[in-house]
Amino acid sequence: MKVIELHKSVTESNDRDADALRALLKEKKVFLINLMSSAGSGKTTLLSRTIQDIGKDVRIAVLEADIDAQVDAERIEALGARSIQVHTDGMCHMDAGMTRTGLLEMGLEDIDLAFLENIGNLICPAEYDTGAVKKVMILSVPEGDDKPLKYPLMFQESDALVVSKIDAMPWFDFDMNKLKERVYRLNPAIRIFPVSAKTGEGMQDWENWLKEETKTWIEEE
Ligand SMILES: Nc1nc2c(ncn2[C@@H]2O[C@H](COP(=O)(O)OP(=O)(O)OP(=O)(O)O)[C@@H](O)[C@H]2O)c(=O)[nH]1
Ligand SMILES: [Mg+2]
Repeated sequence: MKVIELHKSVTESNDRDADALRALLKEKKVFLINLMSSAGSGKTTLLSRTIQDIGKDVRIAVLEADIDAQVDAERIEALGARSIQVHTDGMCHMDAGMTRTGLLEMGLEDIDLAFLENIGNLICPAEYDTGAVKKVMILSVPEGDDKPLKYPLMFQESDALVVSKIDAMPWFDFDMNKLKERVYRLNPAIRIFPVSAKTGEGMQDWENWLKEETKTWIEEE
């Protein structure tokens, strides 16, 4: 398992680095998703199930960012997908320069869809463009339906919201309609996918969206 120690990028403009990375991804025909959520909301579990379900049709790789450890990258590699673990030197987000370094170390050859599993929190990752083509966030049922009120930026910035752990709905006071109302008020264009990576419910809609978005990015000039 490859583990890379990264440090904060020293370039002047993160936005410029992000645009440059997107141009490189276009050239290499790799669709990159920046996956963000709180710690423990189910990012690695969602990715694992997605790789198991569609990994034969879409060549998937995962850049795992954490402050320490390498357990997530090991989980992904155990499924036969390419993965690399990067450490962020204590930082609570990834920037575009760090993402580029990690991706190039991992290798982009023969990959259609790459995920950056960002550091687990709803605050800092929302503020940085990593160079990803799309941003996806996860909110898990146990976290509660009030999160759009408290962390509006990430909901505003994301192209899609995966509502995870819906199998746990019976045990929580989670109002899906209220959540959707709050999210659409912040971001009318966002796509919402309620899923359970445990039972598989809702996974197909999410995976169809991934396949369509990947195809569009790879094929469009
Ligand atoms: N019931 C249920 N539990 C889930 C589901 N998805 C994930 N979990 C559990 O939630 C816990 C955290 O899942 P992870 O996938 O490790 O979460 P993560 O977001 O990758 O966590 P960090 O990388 O530490 O931020 C684990 O115990 C999972 O088994 C789900 O759909 N349903
Ligand atoms: Mg994880």
